[in-house]
Amino acid sequence: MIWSIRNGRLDASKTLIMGVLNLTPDSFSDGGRYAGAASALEAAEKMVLEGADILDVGGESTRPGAAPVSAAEEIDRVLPVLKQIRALPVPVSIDTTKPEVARACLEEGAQILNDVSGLTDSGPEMAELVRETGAGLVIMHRRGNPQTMQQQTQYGDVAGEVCGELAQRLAFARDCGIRDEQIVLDPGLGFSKTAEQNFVLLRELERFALLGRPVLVGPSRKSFIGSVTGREPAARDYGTAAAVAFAYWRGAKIFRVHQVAAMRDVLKVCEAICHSRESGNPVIVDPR
Ligand code: HH2
Repeated sequence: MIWSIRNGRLDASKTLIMGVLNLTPDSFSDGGRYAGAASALEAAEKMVLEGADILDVGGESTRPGAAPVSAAEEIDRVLPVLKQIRALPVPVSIDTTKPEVARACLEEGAQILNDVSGLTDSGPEMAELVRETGAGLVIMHRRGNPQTMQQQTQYGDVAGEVCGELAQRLAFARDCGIRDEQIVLDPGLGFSKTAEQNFVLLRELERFALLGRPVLVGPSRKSFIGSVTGREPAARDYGTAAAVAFAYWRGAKIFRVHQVAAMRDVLKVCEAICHSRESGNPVIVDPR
C-alpha cells in the first residue's frame, strides 16, 4: 500500500520505522536530551544509520499533564533542527497539533504531518494545509488534550469505539479533500486509554486495518509497558520490543520508536518468521 507524502511516496506494504526526535525539555522518555541543533543532528544521523525510514520531530510534549507551548516557541525549537536534518535521506515528519507550526515545517522541507489530535484541535485549517501541500498525514486517536485525556477513558468496547472515532476523523479528512493515499491511522496508545485498554488495543489491532489504511503504532517506552514491567521509561525497550512484535503480527506497518537499532532487529526477525517457508517435513520427536 502506498503512503503518499509531500513530494514523495513511501511503500507501507513494508514495515517502516519512524524514529522519535523529541526537541522538548519535558518529554517523558527523552526530554531535554538534545539541547542544541548539533546534538539533535547527531541523534538523527544515528537513527538513519540504524535503519529509520522516517524521522518524527516534535517540539511539544504530549504526555498527560504536559504544559502547553506557544506556536512561536514550538517553531523555535523545531525549525533550526529541521533545517539541519532535511538533507538526510529519509522524510521528516512534524509532530504537532498547531497549523502555524505545521505550515512553517512543511515549507522548510517536512513531508509528513503527525497530528496527535487527529485534526480535532485545529479543525479545517490543518486539513486544508494537508490538502494544499500534499503532505502525508498521521491521524491519531485521542480524546481531549494532554490536560484532560486521562479523564476520558470510559469505553464499552475500546477497540470498537476507537476504530469508530478514527473512522469519523478519516471521513472528515476526506470531506476536506485529503486523499486516502495521504493518510495513515494510529490508535493512539497511551492517549486517553488506561494501561489495560492499551493492551486490548494491541490485541485487537487487526480491526484497525479494516479501515483500509496503513496502521501506525507508538508503544515506545510508554507507561502501560512500565505498568507490567515495573521499569522506568529508559529501561522499557524489552517491553517495547514485545509490543512491536505483537503489533507487527496484528498488522501494524509503521512503528514509532525511540530505539531504532533494536526495533529494526525485532522487525527483521518478525518478518523472517512470517515469510519463512516450510522446508521438508517437521521432525516430531517422541520424548518417551
Ligand atoms: N506518542 C507520542 C507522541 N507522538 N504520535 C503518534 N502518531 N503516535 C504516538 O503513539 C505518539 C505520537 C508520545 O511519546 P513521546 O514523543 O516519546 O513523548 P512526549 O509526548 O512526552 O514527547
